Amino acid sequence: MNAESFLRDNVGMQDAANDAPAAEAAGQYQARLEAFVKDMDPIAMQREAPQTLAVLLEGAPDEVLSRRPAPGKWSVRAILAHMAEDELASSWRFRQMLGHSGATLPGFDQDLWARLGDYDSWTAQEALEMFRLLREANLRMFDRLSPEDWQRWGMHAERGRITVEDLVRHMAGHDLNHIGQVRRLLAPRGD
Ligand code: NI
Repeated sequence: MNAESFLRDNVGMQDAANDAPAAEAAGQYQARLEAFVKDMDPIAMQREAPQTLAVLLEGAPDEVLSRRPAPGKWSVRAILAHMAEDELASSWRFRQMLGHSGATLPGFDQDLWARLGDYDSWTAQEALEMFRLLREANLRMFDRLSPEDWQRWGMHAERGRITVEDLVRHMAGHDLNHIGQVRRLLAPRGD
């Protein structure tokens, strides 16, 4: 099944919060992300994501890209900056697991990062480009991993023991979650 159509069919059209609706517990969020990726190739999904976003952004006026759907909620460009910086965190996590299997993987406060990174000052194109290049570096690395490498692991602050493979799947789901959010923010109003 096409990942995008799966997402459209399985995610409510309510305005998503920055990552998970406030009422959604961490376990539910994780389960929802896993459902996005189930039976699909997470590497192929990761490869498609920057291009999918580029197509969505085509022709979108800046005022729409910078509009916050509600106070405290991210604009499209803030979502893209978040995806870029989350890819940065993942880049480090993958390399920690590969170089030091069993390493501790601290979490990060995404709202703090959004504030420190001044996400509203980015252009959507800059953020997408940073996401695309970081993703490209990770995809190159995945091509070179041995079967043993895929099972190297780390101890994630919130999700416990995760392997390289688990994090690849998680990030593919994370992409789709935010792609769905971007799609809703760019949809014509009243649609
Ligand atoms: Ni996120």
